[in-house]
Amino acid sequence: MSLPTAEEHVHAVLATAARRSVGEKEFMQAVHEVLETLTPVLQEHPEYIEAGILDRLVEPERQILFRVPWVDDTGRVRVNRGFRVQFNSALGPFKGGLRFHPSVNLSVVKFLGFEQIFKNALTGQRIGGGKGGSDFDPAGRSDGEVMRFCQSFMTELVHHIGENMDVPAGDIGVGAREIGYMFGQHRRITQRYEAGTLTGKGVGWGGAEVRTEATGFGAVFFAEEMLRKAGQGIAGLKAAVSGSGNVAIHVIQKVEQLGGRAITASDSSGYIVDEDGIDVELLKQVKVVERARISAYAERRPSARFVKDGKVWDVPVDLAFPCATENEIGLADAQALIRGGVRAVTEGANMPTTPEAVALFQEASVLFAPGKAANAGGVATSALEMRQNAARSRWDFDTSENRLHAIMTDVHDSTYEASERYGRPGDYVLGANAAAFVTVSQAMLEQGVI
Ligand code: NDP
Ligand code: 2IT
Repeated sequence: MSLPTAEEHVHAVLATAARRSVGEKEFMQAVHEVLETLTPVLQEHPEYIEAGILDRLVEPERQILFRVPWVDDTGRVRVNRGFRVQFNSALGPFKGGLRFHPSVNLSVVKFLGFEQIFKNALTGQRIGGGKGGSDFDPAGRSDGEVMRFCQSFMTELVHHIGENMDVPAGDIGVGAREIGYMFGQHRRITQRYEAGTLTGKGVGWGGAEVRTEATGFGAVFFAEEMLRKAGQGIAGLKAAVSGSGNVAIHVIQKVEQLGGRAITASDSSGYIVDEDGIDVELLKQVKVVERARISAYAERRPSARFVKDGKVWDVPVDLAFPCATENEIGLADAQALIRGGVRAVTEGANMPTTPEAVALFQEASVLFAPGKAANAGGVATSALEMRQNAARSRWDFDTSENRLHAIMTDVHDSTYEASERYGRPGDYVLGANAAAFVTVSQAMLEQGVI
């Protein structure tokens, strides 16, 4: 039997995935983005074609959809939909966050789960890829409502997770508060303290130091390595950051620690510009402690202004860190950033840049770091949390940050090396996809057809 060529194979797998995923546009976007870079890898490894690796990779091992009923503060019954997509466990237990946001649907969870397979492989830790969440909207909900929702969500999820099976963590709308409520319910139902079942726990009861900071800090470490390779540094440079959640806040903090100046942040109501550099403590007070809108920052800081409904990419900067959500940098935003003199774009969020915008950055020789490499520090530190839980040990902050730094340097180097090996040095999109794909494929090949 003769094998199809690498191009024919990629086309055929894309066609099958599209037929099975009607209306799943985010998922298909993520699949295209990865598969379209893999032709040179498949040419070198015809055994992956023969073993149907790609055909299996685009189909989740298991998908769980469930009803999440809960009672709001007025006594009314509400119903949300819950999801957990267990995408690929060739490298270890399924691992990936939970997202609570009204835009969550199967396509969004599948795109995130698919990306997670490759991201987790790049960390060098032994974790598979998965993702979950709900279309629950925590905005404006009381702590009691959030708790009852989380308890109901966990009442179903408990059947599908475990330290050797599937280990969820946070994502948009899921932070320490929600992980705490879900862990509590898990402990109550199982009557066991299985710390390694969830990551992102409070540091006082099994959480890892630096997990909160890890995604943002890690993205800046990646940017630093990428700039270093190009003979530059972060000190003295201006950065635009979007979002004002977990990832954005810690990107801002680390940029400033390294001598750069982060001058923007945003939420779904608009953005702030602070030419003096964002005061990260004030930002945390507004967004984390008070859970207020971003305009409250500008009201308290004379050097800042609030721009309603705008996008941070109109502000001229050297560095851009999209840290809010998918497809937040389109073609026009990329053009504005290039006009403003941007040198490097580092994705803190998952898939924040559209394919057209990525192509434009690469044509304009702007350094571009894809999320699956640049934001891998969060899940890598989750894996360190699992390790500490299994050993019943606890590392201090500096040790944990040093481990994160070393992992991000390795992610950068292995990504860069793969970009060189497949003929496009500095193309981190190709490098990340190729390096991760080979790691996962090899494990799948050796474990047989399952
Ligand atoms: P948070 O919930 O802490 O913050 C999300 C931020 O993005 C908020 O400022 C929010 O504004 C904004 N945002 C979210 N959705 C939208 C939207 N549809 N339109 C406009 N603004 C939006 O989430 P994280 O910081 O944890 O996550 C941000 C990104 O980073 C996501 O893409 C996530 O998948 C990714 N990521 C997160 C990791 C983690 O460890 N937490 C790890 C790796 C990647 P508002 O409050 O107004 O909604
Ligand atoms: O997108 C991501 O990598 C995350 N939301 C973190 C997942 C995790 O398991 O820590």
